[in-house]
Amino acid sequence: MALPNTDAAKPGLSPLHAALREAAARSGFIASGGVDISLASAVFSEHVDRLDRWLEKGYHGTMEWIRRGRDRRADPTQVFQDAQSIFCVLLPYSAKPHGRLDPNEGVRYARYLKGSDYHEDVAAKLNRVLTEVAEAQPDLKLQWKTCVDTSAVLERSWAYLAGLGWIGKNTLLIHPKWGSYHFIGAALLNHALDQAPNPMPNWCGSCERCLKQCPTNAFPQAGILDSNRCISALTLENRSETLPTQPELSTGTWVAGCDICQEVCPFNLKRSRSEMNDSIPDFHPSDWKTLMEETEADYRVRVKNSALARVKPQQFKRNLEAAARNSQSQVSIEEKNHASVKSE
Ligand code: B12
Ligand code: SF4
Ligand code: SF4
Repeated sequence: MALPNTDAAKPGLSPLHAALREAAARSGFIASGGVDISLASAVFSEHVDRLDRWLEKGYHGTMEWIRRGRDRRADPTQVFQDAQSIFCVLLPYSAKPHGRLDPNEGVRYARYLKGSDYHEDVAAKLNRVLTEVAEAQPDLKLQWKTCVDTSAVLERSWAYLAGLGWIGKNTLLIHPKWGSYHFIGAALLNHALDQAPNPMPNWCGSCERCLKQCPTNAFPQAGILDSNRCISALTLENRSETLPTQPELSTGTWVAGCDICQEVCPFNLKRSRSEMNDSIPDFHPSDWKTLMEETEADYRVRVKNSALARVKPQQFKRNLEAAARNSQSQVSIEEKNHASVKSE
């Protein structure tokens, strides 16, 4: 099938839009583009309806902050009063698995948790792009607010309307060439870009791999995720003392996040194969012995500059204990410690 070439220079862009895209490409963003809020309002209302239906069903699980920010998500000018357009960027992260695939050996983390905190990294890079363009065109008096999972903005909706990918059945934004292992950054701008929505067609076709292979059956329908059942939400967002005990909601050996609905996606295979042996270190320890011996203070130091910092020590311990129980070896925590001490 012939996929769209999003790298091609787009004709007919306004000078500001073209300058932003060029600066973003120079900064290492794999795709970028913007859309005017007023020109998108009709199609965006469909996205807000979807958000409302999602909230009504309670699919936000324990994330009450999504409900509280509903009106801001529905209207970006409530986040940045002068917002006229939204400029979005994609920054890839390593496609190599993070942690141990063999449950006897240790735990798994989501890939996006490798390295320092992406909220800050992506925002800093995006701020540099905007500063560069603002300094080159001072008459514009460009002002902006950057959002990387930090404000009540429907980032996937805006990146989709800006033409950076389609929203897959796993609910992730998929770029035809780069797949879904990437972060989205968005900047609300006080200038129009003269750009109407430019959404990409959905290339999922008849594939249903993500829906069928989600271990906890977290997709009640294609493109709708029930966070009450999602391992990512259970390990990262759910703050309760214990994780659900039903076997069908087992978090397996995932201690922070889950990548299964991305691992099975054909659009991620190319990068996964080519980056399988990349030299990017794991960042977080994954072997049982190190993790079982880690103190609360050690944990705080290790996660200090990582996006994992939002997972509190008690929450991580809870996830780790569940992972140990779930590990196929069926070896108890003490036996694991004992065995590793003996093998030293
Ligand atoms: C809350 C949240 C979660 C929750 C809920 C996820 C969910 N699917 O809603 C949990 C904790 C489960 C989660 C998990 C993950 N997340 Co998260 N999460 C967010 C957050 C903060 C808000 C998402 C949200 O508003 N959800 C509410 C629902 C209703 O919105 P939605 O799924 O985005 O769907 C909207 C649109 O996509 C659109 N839409 C969807 N389908 C269709 C179809 C049609 C026809 C139309 C018109 C519209 C439409 O309408 C919806 C409502 O507007 C965003 C950051 C942000 N501020 O946007 C990051 C974000 C979505 N997460 C991200 C990541 C990386 C992840 C994980 C991969 C992390 C991991 N490995 O564990 C997993 C992926 C799980 C999955 N399959 O989604 C990235 C996604 C990047 C990408 N390529 O899409 C984001 C954008 C953060 C970032 N800045 O990079 N996440
Ligand atoms: S992140 Fe894991 S648990 Fe959540 S929907 Fe995807 S496969 Fe299912
Ligand atoms: S696994 Fe298949 S259905 Fe799911 S997002 Fe990828 S292409 Fe779409």
